[in-house]
Amino acid sequence: MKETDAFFNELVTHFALEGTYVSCIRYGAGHINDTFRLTMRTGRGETAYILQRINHRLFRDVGQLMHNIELVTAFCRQSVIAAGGDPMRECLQMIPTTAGESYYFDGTDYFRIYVFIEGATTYQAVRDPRDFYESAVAFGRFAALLADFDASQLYEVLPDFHNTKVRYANFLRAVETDVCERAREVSGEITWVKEHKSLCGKIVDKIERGEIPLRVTHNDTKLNNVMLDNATGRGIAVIDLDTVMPGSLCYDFGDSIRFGCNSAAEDEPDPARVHFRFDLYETYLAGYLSAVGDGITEEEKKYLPMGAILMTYECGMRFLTDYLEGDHYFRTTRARQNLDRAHTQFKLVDEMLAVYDRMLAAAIGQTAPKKV
Ligand code: ADP
Ligand code: GN1
Ligand code: MG
Repeated sequence: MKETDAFFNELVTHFALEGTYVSCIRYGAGHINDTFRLTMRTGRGETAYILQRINHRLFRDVGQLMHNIELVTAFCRQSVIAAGGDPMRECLQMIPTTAGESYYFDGTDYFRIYVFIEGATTYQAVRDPRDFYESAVAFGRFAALLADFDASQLYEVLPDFHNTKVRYANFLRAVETDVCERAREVSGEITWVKEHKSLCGKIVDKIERGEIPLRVTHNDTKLNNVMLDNATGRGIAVIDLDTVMPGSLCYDFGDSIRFGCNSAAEDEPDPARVHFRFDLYETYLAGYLSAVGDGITEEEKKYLPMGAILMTYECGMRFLTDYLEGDHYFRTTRARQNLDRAHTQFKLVDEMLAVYDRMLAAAIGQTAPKKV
């Protein structure tokens, strides 16, 4: 992959940017796109941007993906302005190409540039429960905002993204094909996934029966996809809008729990360090319910804990599938990283299932809400 100054220097000339190129360095910890912090210099000083090479092995139709992001960012911008906020910090702001497009194709790869949101941080783990509470408020507000967004305007860029039954079928195919001959080594993990197969339909079937509504949702609500203001601690911007598509609130809630309520890192190699933090689950629940508004149905509330279990089961299954297929989907920086990621998810599922009744009681308001 081309990552030289000469390459980036030429690349940025295709965007409507002010100033001269200074540097472009790898940034963040996303698993999907290649993200860089780009610095440009003008007479007024240096300005930072986020430059991304879009993963087009995954997003096959970048035009459709960017169409979605243009619409969603424009919609967010309007609502931030209406609320008297700062649209440059409170939503993703795209820099168009010199041809007025939202992305640039250089013949091989697709690139986009966003304004860099300054004075805010994305966290890779919960350090302070208050941060987690604020992330919940930000994602809850984002869900409430999207309630007014017309779903028919969006392309479903990754069909069946959170269809756990389809994910399970993909997993079985990877086990059978076993292209890397790794299935024998992980036979215990494969058995565990199969033993929990009955989880797969828990939410998908309810959506199909119309008992849980399909909404426009974020679909990738992990902690490092929300920016917290360094001065106030408030969640100011929800980012990584690639997967905004039809989905369920239970999934969005659940994915935040999957990532944030882990006592260790997502790829922790020592399973003994991985535990489900029930206290943080309560914290997130309180923040999310305070912000998501009255739109959430009683049935959705009842399925929030199952959303957490399912997102964790599904993600573990996806990590194991990727390990079996040779680590082509999620970015890895070391051998067996996807396997470690799968192990953390399976451990969390076991621990969540053990306290499921308490999770449910908290979600439907049978225990006092957590004070933060
Ligand atoms: P991926 O899809 O690979 O997860 P993201 O869009 O989430 O990529 O970006 C990766 C990281 O880059 C984020 O977690 C965040 O730290 C940082 N980032 C992304 N967009 C911005 C932005 N506009 N301003 C500041 N940081 C950003
Ligand atoms: C990916 O893009 P990122 O790193 O925020 C993945 C999510 C997974 C997550 C696991 C488009 O999220 O679905 O839950 O990794 N995104 C996509 O950490 O597949
Ligand atoms: Mg991300």
